[in-house]
Amino acid sequence: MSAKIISGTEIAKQIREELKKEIKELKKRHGVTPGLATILVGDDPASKVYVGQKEKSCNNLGIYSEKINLPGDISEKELLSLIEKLNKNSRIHGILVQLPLPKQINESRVIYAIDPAKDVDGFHPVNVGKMVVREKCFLPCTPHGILELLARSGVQTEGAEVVVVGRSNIVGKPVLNLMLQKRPTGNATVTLCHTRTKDLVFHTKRADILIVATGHPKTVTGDMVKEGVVVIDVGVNRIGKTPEGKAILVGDVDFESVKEKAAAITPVPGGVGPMTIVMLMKNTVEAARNSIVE
Ligand code: L34
Repeated sequence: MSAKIISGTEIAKQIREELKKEIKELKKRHGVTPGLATILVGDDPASKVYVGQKEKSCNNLGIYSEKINLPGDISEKELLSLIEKLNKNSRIHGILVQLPLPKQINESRVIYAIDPAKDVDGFHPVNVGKMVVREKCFLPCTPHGILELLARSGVQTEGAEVVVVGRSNIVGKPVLNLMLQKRPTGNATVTLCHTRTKDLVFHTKRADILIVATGHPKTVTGDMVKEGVVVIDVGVNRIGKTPEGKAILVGDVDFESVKEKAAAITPVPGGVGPMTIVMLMKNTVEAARNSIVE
C-alpha cells in the first residue's frame, strides 16, 4: 500500500479563497483592510524564506503588510520600542516577530510586549492560557493548521489515538492541547513523546494519527508505525543544496519508508508549511474584524 498524500498546498488554497471573500466584505462593509507587520531580526536563510512567504500571501489576499528587517545585532530595547509603536498603529492588526531571535534578545519579553489583541501567532501567555481553557483567542498557526488539514482531508480525530512527538511551545504543547479538547476537530486521546520518552516505538506504533515535530530528519521510520496510520510531518530540515543551489528539504519523518505503511501522509515541502502561513492570514483577518467597533 502506498499512502494518500495530504496536500497542504491544496487545502491552503481553498482556505485562501474563503479568506478572499471575507477580506472583500470587511473592506466593503466596514472600510477595513487587514494589516500585518512582520519583523525579521538578522538574516537566517530559513526565516527569510518563511517571512517572505508570509508577505507574498498578504499581497495575494489583499492584506496590507509591513515587512520590517532589523540587523542581527539590534538591542532588545530597540525591538521592544518598535513593538510598542506597532501596538499603537491602527493600520496594523497583527504583529509577527519571526522566531528564533538572536541570543542578546529575550524571546519571552518580546512576546509579552505584543498586544494580545494583535498576537496573531497566538504565542502571548494570555492567548496560550485562553486556548487551554477554551476561551476565544488566536490559535497558534501551525497546530491550528494541522487540525484543519486533518478535518478537511476527512480524517476522524474523535476518539483517535493521537501521538505527538516533540514538546515545543510552538507545535508539540499546543497541538496536544487542541487535540484533547472536545471540539469537532479534536476530541482525541493524546500522548506526547519527547527526548526522555523511554520507549518511543511503543507509542508511535499505537498511533492512529502521528504528529511529528522534533526538528530532526528521520525521527520516525517505517518500522516504527502501524499499517494505516495517518502521519503529519511538521519538520522542515535543510539538509544541503542541489547543484543549482536550491535548498534540499526533508521532514522529520522518513517519507519513503513510512508512506509504504501509512494510509495518509503530509509531504515536505507542501504539507504543514503552507497551512502555517494561511492560518496566520486567517488570524490577521480575525484581528481586523475584532478591531471593528459596531
Ligand atoms: N513567530 N516564528 C513565528 N511564527 C511562526 O509561525 C514561525 N514558524 C516556524 C519558525 N518560526 C516562527 C513558521 O512560520 C516555522 N514556520 C514555517 C512557516 C512556513 C513554512 C515552514 C515553516 C513553509 O512554508 N515551508 C514550505 C517550504 C518553504 C521552504 O523552506 O522553501 C513547505 O512547503 O513546507
